[in-house]
Amino acid sequence: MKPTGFNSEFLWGGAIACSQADGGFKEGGKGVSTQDLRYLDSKWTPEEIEEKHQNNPFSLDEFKAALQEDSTEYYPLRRGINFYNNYKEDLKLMAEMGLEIFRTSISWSRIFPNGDDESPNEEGIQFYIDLFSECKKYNMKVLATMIHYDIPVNLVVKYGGWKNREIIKFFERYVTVLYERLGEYVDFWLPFNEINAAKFSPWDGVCLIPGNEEHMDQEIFQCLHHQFLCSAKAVQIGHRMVPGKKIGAMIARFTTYPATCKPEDNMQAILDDQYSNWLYLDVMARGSYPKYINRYFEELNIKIAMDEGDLEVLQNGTVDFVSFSYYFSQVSTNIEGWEKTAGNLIIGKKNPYLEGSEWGWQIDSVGLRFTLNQVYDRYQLPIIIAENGLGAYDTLTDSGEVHDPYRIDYLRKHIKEMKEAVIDGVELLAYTMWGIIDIVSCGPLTMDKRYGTIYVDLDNGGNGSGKRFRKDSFYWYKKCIESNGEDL
Ligand code: BGP
Repeated sequence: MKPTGFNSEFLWGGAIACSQADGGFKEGGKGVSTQDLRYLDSKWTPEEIEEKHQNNPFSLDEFKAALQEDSTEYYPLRRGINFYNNYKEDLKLMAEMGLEIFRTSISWSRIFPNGDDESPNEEGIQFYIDLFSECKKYNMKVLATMIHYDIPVNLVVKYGGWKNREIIKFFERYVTVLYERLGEYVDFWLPFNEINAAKFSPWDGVCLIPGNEEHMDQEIFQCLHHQFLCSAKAVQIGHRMVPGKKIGAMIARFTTYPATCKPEDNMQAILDDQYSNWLYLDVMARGSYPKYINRYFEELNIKIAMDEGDLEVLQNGTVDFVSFSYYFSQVSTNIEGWEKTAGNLIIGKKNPYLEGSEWGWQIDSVGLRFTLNQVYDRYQLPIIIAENGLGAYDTLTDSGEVHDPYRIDYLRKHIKEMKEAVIDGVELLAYTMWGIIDIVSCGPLTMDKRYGTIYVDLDNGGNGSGKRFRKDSFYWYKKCIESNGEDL
C-alpha cells in the first residue's frame, strides 16, 4: 500500500509569542518584562536595528532609562498587535481557518509581576484561563511556551537573572502555578523557546548584554546550565502534576551542510552542528552533557559551577518530545572569505544553490525533510515543528485583500517536504506555522516583516486601524488543513 502522509491525529496550527503580539504591557497587573525594554530608535536604518538588537540591545545606562519610561513610542514590543484585548476576534479567524493547535507563550511577568512574588497575580491567571478556554471552544489544542525570551525584569535587576542559581527556585514556583491553574487547558508545554538563543542572542536567551560581561561564554553557559535545570524540573513537576500532558524541548534549528565535499568541511559541519544545535537537545532529550562539549569548554576556559545532584536532575527530567524552529539552512566551511548571509539569530554562510528571502534568510524546503530525519534519527522522539514561515513585505489593496503568492509557495514547498519526512517514518505531531497572524518581528522589531496569513493593519510606528484582513494564504492554509495536507 502506498504511504499517504499525515495521519488523522496530525495537528495543523499556528504560533505567536506574547511579547510580539500581546501589547497591554501594563494592563492586568503585569510587571515589566525584559522584552518590554527592547526598543527601536527611529533614526537607525533597518540594518543597524537588526545588528543592534541581535548583538547589543542597549548599554546599562540606556537600560535604566528605559525602565523608567512608560512610553510605547519607541518600544514596538510593548504594543504588539493588541492581542491581549483582541484575542477573541483573532482566535475566531484562526478557527475559521480550521486551526487545530495554537501556540503562544505565557508572560511570566503577567503571572508573577516581579518574578519573586509570594503569590501570583490573579488577573494574569484569569487572562490565560479566558484565552485558553476560547481555544477549547473551537476545539483547538494549546501548546504553551513558558518562556519565550521574556522574564520579569526585576529578576535581572535584583538577582542578575539567569546568572543566579536562585532563579531556579522562582521558576519552580512559576511552573507549579502554571500546571496547577492552567494545566487542564494546555496539551503541550515548552519550558523554553529556542534555548540555544542563549549563545546566539544573549539578551533574548539569557538576559546578558554583550560587552558587559568579562567572560561572556562562561556566563552564557552558566546561565544555560540553570535553564537546563529549569527545563528538567519543569518535566519532573509536570509529570507529577499534569500526567498525560507532553513537555518538550525546543531549539532554533540551524541546519548546516558541508560547503564542499572536502573532508575538512564535513568535519566542520559536524562541529558546527554539535555546538549550535545538538548540545542543547542532547542535554534535554538524553539527560546529560555530551562528551564532545568538554573539549569546547576547555578551549574556551568555561567551567560550569554545579551543585551536587544537578546531573541527576538532568537525567531524570528528559523531555517527551522535541521541537524546533526552522527557517533556513547554511553551510559549514573554513574556506577563507566564504560569502555570508543573515539567518534567524545568526549570520550564516551562503549556499550558492539557495535563494534568500528579502531578509537574506536562505529558503530551503528540502532542508526541512533533511532536518526532520536527522532529529528523529538522533532522538527517536515525536517532533513538533514549532515555527516555520516566511517573513515578507505585504501590500493591503484598497479592497482589503493581500495577495501573497510568495508565502503560499514557501508554505506549499515546506509542507510537501514535511509530508515526505512523515512518509520516511518521522513521527511528526504538529506544525505550528510561525506568525499565523502578523505580529511585531523579533529581529528588526518592525511590522513590515510579516509572516501571517492574517494581515494586521498597523505600521512600524504602531499607526493604523489595527483591523485584521484575510490574506490569500489564509484561504490556501484553510484548504491545506481541510484536506489534511493533500490539497497543496
Ligand atoms: C524566532 C523567534 C520568534 C520569531 C522568529 C522570526 O527566532 O522564536 O520569536 O520572531 O524567530 O524572527 P523575526 O521575527 O526576527 O523575523
